Amino acid sequence: MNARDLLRSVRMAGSANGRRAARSAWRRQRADARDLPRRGPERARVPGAAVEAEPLPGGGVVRFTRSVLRVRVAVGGAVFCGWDGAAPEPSYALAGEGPAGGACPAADTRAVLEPDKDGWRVVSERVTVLISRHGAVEIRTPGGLLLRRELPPRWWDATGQQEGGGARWVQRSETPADARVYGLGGRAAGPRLPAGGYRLWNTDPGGSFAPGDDPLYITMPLQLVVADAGCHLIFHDNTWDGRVTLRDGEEGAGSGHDRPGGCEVRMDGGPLRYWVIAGTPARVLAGWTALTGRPALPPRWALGHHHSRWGFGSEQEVRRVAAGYRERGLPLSVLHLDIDHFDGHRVFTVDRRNFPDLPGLAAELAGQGVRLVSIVDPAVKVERGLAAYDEGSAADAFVRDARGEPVRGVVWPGEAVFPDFTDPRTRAWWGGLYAERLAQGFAGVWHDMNEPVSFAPFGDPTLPRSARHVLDGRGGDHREAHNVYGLTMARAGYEGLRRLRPEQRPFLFSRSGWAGMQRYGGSWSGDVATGWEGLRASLALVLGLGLCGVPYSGPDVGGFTGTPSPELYVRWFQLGAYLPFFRTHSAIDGGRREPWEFGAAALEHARAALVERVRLLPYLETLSHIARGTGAPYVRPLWWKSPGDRALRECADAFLLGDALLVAPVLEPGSVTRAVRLPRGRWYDTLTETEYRGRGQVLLDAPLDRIPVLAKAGSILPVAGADGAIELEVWAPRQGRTGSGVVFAGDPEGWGAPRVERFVSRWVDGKVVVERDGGGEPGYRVRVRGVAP
Ligand code: NBV
Repeated sequence: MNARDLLRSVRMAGSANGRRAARSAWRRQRADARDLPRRGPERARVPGAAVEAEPLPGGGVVRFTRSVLRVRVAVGGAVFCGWDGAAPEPSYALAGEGPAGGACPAADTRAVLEPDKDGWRVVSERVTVLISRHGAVEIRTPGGLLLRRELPPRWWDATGQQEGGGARWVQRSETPADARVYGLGGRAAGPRLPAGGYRLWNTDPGGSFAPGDDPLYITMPLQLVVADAGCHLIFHDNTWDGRVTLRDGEEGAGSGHDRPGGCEVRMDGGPLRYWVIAGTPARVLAGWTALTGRPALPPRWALGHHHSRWGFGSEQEVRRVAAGYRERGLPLSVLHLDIDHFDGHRVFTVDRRNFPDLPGLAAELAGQGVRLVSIVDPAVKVERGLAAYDEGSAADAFVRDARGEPVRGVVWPGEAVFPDFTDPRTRAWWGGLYAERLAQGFAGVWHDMNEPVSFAPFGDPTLPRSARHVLDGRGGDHREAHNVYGLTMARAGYEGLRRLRPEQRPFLFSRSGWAGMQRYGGSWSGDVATGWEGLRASLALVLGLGLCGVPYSGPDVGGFTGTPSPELYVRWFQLGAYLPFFRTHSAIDGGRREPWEFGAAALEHARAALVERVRLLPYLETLSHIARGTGAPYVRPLWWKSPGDRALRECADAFLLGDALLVAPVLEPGSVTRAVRLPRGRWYDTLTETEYRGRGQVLLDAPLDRIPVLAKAGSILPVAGADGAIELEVWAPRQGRTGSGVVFAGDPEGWGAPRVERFVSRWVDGKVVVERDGGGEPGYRVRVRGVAP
């Protein structure tokens, strides 16, 4: 038992749920010992020497003595490589409707497998793939620069009769010495992932997490690699438990030769197949979200400020908080109700004593422009008479063990069963249950505990690995289904909401998920520990998830646990105001998070951040449409447009918000200045309008009432004027240059196509003039900034 397990078991020992959890953990261990295929003798295997090759549409197949490799370039430029007969489908990551999951895009028939000097090659528009006679695969730019080299894989095949999963495998690869890696889902250590091991197994760290904790709720076998030679993404489409180990390269190591960066992917089972997408960061994200689905577009109200707490406890308290915002003139868009509003923690029920009239409360709040969002946990209490339990049992919706018995775990309501969201029938049934939430007046949903969590004083706090899943008709066990539990639950919720309320875009965000989760909604950082480290980790998570295709996320502002100092609260609030999902939230035993709880000065600083958030809403809405259309996240690392700038690759303390703004939050206690590294171009301090020249570092004032925000020269962004109408904020281009910007004004909640307007700016007779792209008056109020008086 490790220290964390010990702590958990001591914490749980005293309570009835703790005792149930202990029993359930024993059951889990017994079931796995009984039902998991035993790992018998295994034989190691490598591909061996190439025997023959066959061209096929988009690439071809190379047969080796002990394996076979298929390479296929898809329309759009993504390259698929599959070993041992692995095909792109079935896949939970891919978008579209395919057999048992998404569909693979058509082959780009211009790409063909052809002989090369030491093997074969497939030349495509974006990359050249070179396959050696021993099964190494190189991905090069069209100009011939090496992006990555995959060494021949190695398998461990069972020699006896065994069910499920097939072989374990490992694949090592090399990247240029200067390459930096991002992604792998939500990692507190990011955004640039330091050398080390990263497990691929969605996990609730329990209690709260800090930068050292890994893995967390969302893991994805996806790496975005940035190097001088170019950027690329590699995605191992495999949902099994595994481990990615990164090793940093070294330039001029030893005798002056570079030592390449290294990566090892080791999986416990499942197919060895991967996708590579190369190009600029923007093209990579566009390619990735073309493959796995464009991000869901949040309703406009979801871009405002959200306030939440585990433990509001009653309708009166919810009213009191809403009134607190209103009376102080603080803008508020959404309030969230956590598990304490359920009846005895049972999902899809209401504690009628403390929340006697939720529809009435929702209507009252709606009159004040405030929406209600409800938490939804997957676990259903084992209790006859409880609709979700009775219906789910009758529909055979719950996960069963190998002997056909429903798997019982323990969560908030006590003993509980778990819907098998990998079963399409279960998804359809579960999606229908959201009718109850809509009837209660909720406007959106918040999925929690869907790693999934089953409390356990020791071992893995989730379902037994031997638990059976439908896996969309293929059948398998929890080893394969675990990482897509949250993803498939999100699908069930999203599709349910679409059916129930077809005229409105669903609002859904989920703690756990996997590649492709952006199709259904966003995420948040989970239980981030209150502290300066937690503040830094929350930015790392948002940036990292954005690079994995999940652009809408944000942290618990103020941290989940304990009580932040007024300074930490203000700094978190100031950061949160520039992140897509802006929500204050805390644990039931944590302190309060309302802006007025931290003293008069903090209240005014929070107010300023809220006011700026409201002013930026038209810009955030534009960014939400850009994310939807292209996969580009709202929040981007500083290297987004300059991936060749090595210093920027290391930068973890600032970010770009769209093309126009650079935000430099204060992440250290006691700091009232900020050293900011600027990408190339000219940048204006948005407060003083002082112009700075990138690349390079500048030192800016960051007193407690604000964080530095810079605007790119030549940018045009839509903001809300004092009367709420859209204005164009125009940052002067450099003399003699032009500027541009775009405004997406969309349907606030429905599916109508947005209106897209483009603007250009240029200098005419010593003045900056703005017009519509193609000519004509802008049609909006214009404020030119950054021109010396
Ligand atoms: O539902 C209670 C909490 C919730 O407030 C939090 O945001 C989630 O991340 N939930 C976790 C379960 C309890 C965690 C200790």
